[in-house]
Amino acid sequence: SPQVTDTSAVAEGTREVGIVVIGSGFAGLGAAIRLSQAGRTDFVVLERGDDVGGTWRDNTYPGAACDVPSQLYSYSFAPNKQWSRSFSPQPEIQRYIQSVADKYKIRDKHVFGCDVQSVRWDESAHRWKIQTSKGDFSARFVVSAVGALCEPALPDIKGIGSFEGQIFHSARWDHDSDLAGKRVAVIGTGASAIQIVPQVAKIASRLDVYQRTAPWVLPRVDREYTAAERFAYKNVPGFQKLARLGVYATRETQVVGLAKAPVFMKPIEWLAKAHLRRQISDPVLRGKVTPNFRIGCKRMLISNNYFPALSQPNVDVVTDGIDEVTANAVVAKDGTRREVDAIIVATGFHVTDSPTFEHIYGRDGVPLSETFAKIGQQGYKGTTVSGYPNMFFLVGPNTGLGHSSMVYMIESQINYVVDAMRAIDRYDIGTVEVRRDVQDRYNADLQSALSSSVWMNGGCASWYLDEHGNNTTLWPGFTFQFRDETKKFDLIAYDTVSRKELAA
Ligand code: N01
Repeated sequence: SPQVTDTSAVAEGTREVGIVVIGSGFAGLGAAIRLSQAGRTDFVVLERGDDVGGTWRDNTYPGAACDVPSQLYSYSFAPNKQWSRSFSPQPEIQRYIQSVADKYKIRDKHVFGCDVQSVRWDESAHRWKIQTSKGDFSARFVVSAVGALCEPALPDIKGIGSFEGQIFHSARWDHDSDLAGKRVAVIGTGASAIQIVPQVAKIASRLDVYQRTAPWVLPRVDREYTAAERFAYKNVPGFQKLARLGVYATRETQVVGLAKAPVFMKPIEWLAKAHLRRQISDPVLRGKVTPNFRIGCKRMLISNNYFPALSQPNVDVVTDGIDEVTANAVVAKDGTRREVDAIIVATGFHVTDSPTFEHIYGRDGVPLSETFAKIGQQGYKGTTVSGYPNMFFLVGPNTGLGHSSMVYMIESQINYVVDAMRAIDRYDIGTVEVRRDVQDRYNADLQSALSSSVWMNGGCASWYLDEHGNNTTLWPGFTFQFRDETKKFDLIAYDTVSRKELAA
């Protein structure tokens, strides 16, 4: 069981800790390691799965791989010198995450199979009460690291519950199901679907791809590293750092087109159009899969085998929309009924409306979902939210990226949290809560910066936007600006009460 300190009087069975970290994907695991490196032992990581890895543990569909270059996809404190290719497949990333957990001997700080049911601020005790499937915890601080892409979104399609064949979400792949020789439908054409489709197309007798919006697809410049490169990454001092810097800089230039002046996305659009022309010769199919919005407005996808798969004789792209699903068929809006044995639901995740928000109750007992419903998913530096004292969010509001590695953003946020803990200790702070006026100003600035971005002006609807039409998911600047903002915990932005005052 995890190491637990601070055993002052608590309700029987409640485990009292300094910090509860929720989730052990890249964010939670990284936070745990960095807290431990900072000399803290008074924390525990609650993880609902049975292993570390988060989204990389859960997304095991055939073809799952990263669309961010490998060199950017590791912690800076634990560079992976073993990547086999320029874009890594899921098993390799998951192995890397597991190896980091082992190297830093952090697994024994975890409670696995621990489903967090509610997180409530107790104003009288100035602590968070955390109810879980493995008992109750009480913590001075909570670091919520549940991730933005963790709760599968299922489509609200008439009759889908009555389907009698195999049906599963892309993030919950059913490895017992054998799709060979079957008639299969894939719903969705996002990042997950375009990796799944080529794999299923190889084995299915028929594959219907239900496309609501055609995505932009760019070439995937992916290759295996040569023996010389592998040697250099492993043995030549500075080689990997330099490679990492080069990839990082190249990616950052995209920010200009994405966030500042969408007109600069045009050349990338030409590249994607050329890719489409090269890969699909049938003008009817090409017309069907040509996007109708500015590239970058939704996540830009990369693939070399998606369009060829769509061109296969056993594959059909259906653009008429889905009217209903019956016991054994998908019926399109034009009335066409296509019988299928299996449906793969690749419809994404609850991002701005995550059910996890419903279980976090802040200072006034208000669920985070209610707070976000009122003001939108807003926070301060993506990490703290007014009304939720002593709580830190990793991959919180406006920390997502359309162009580079989330690991960089996560590490920036972890810097902020670790420095916050330092400041809290130094000044003997009991509670810390971001000031509402500071948060409001911060968000007004964010929305103003986002107003000229392709995500707001590109003519598409995407999961980046919330129900109010605000972009509450993406960071609008260069990532090094975010790194700079989160370097130091800025106490001045917070209302604080000292431990002495709380005890009085
Ligand atoms: O999900 P998505 P995803 N009826 O939300 C369609 C990361 N990721 O799992 O565009 C019919 O992007 C929806 O249509 P539309 C990455 O950040 C990374 O693919 O809304 N269709 C869309 O086509 C990514 O952005 C990697 O009109 C419906 C699709 O389903 C994020 O995860 C790999 C529908 C959903 O696309 C999510 O990607 C995979 C409905 N009712 C994921 N509802 C890599 O690194 C939704 N759709 C490679």
